Amino acid sequence: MTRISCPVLATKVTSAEHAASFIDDGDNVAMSGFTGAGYPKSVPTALAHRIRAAHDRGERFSIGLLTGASTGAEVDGVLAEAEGIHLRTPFQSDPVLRRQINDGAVDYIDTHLSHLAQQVWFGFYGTMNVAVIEVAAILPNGLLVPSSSVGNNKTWLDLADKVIIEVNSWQPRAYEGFHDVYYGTRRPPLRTPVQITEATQRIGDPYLKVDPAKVVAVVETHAPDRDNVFSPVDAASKAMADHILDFLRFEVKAGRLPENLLPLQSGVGNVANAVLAGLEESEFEHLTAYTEVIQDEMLRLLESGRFDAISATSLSLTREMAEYFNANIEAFKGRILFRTQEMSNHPEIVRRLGVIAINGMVEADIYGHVNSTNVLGSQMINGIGGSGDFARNAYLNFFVSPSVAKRGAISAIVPMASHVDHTEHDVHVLVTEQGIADLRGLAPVKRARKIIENCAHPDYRDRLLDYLERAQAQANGRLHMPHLLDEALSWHSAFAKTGHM
Ligand code: 0RQ
Repeated sequence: MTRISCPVLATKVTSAEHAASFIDDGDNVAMSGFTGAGYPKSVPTALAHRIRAAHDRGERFSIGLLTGASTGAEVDGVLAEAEGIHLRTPFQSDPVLRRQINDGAVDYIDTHLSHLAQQVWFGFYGTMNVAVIEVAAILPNGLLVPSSSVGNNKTWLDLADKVIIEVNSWQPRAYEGFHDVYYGTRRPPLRTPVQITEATQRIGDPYLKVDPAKVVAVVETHAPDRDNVFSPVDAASKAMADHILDFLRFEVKAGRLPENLLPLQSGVGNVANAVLAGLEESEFEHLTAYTEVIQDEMLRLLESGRFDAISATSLSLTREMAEYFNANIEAFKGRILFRTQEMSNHPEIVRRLGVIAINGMVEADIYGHVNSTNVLGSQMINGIGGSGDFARNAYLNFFVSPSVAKRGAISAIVPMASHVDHTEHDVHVLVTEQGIADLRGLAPVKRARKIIENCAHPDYRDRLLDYLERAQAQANGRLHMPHLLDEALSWHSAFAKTGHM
């Protein structure tokens, strides 16, 4: 049965190649897609062909690419391989694009995921020339049923001059009713409070709206979302998950958290997935999540009844789990709500609900500054994503990492972070497989001792302590956060020169 029931939009059905011909060199192209879900599957490949053909003719052709978050090989991968991206925001995780960013060939603006939509509304990014948005269906009245992510789609559809819609029949038609698209956001000074007081409270519409006059093409596809692969839970991840669960138990006993905790946010990556797996074995019940992505383990926790409800903006599943979800989607209706990323990551709501945020990190320094993005201060991995949206406004936040990387050559605890995404003012609890450092209510030097003693790997612990003590001994008049300026980044420069910190 056709997914395109609107007679006006049905007349716009065309090929991906024809749709891509509406995109020109220099355009800002705003696409759907968040953590490998709900991105367009065919127009970007056709666009990549168009870009290569232009390059073969000796012509310039590249676009500015804005999305929700990461996409898949069929967007970032093909466009990067065609050398067709000159600007990318707000998040990516593609190996080819990452290399181009780190080679200085692509401008990358690493942005808090809740910020981008409003910054585009404010005019910080200029005109949005074209939007390319995947949906699950088009209703007779032209309303759009979103697919496996909402991301920034509302803003892209509202602001783009031209709109291309991909209707993907791999996505279940039964997605209708899973989304909450808030149309109440105004620009300051006209902004009003966002009245969400429970994780899955509805405040918006189940559909995306588009002005049919702007739609230049509708393309039909049948293609799966990205297969997100997780490593099996290893001993280090299990140890970190156990530390966090014990900590949460202690907080409940101390009366600082209710028995069913507070809404959880869990970042992408293996450790986050392992913590969720640990919850399945725990005594916690009636949990909720106010998060951005739903990974395999979170879906399992919803199915087993441990979680009552989840608010997010996207799925991020293995292929196996995605197929299971698609086949059983009706069973999840009413317990999952997909919001725009402005709302799923909204500071006002994160603060009001009292979210418990758990995110990965690259490194932390002895005073608790956290680097989530740049190896050696300058080599981008993925981006800050939603980690800042949640951590800064959370009731309680955790940053997690194995205590060493690259088989021990790198310590995740360093004298001074080589790049800072989350400052000492924002970070509550650091976790490695070695232990947990509760930094709340501690001044810098006390934090340093705790981080070194509890979280650093034994191979690096004495050297960190020695650094701290020498910094304290030398820095007369500079004892609030003592540093040895000639040495603070020497561990990083040693790694760059010798391959070992
Ligand atoms: O690289 O695969 O080449 O060995 O970084 O590290 O330990 O597998 O951890 O998958 O949890 O990712 C911070 C990147 C951690 C992630 C980060 C190397 C390490 C490995 C990955 P290899 P692990 P994870 C909501 C929240 C920002 C976005 C975010 C991230 C690779 O959590 O992108 O939080 N966070 N979003 O070897 C050099 C170090 C290193 C290091 C690790 N100190 N130096 N390399 N690595 N530490 C979701 C969204 O926002 C969408």
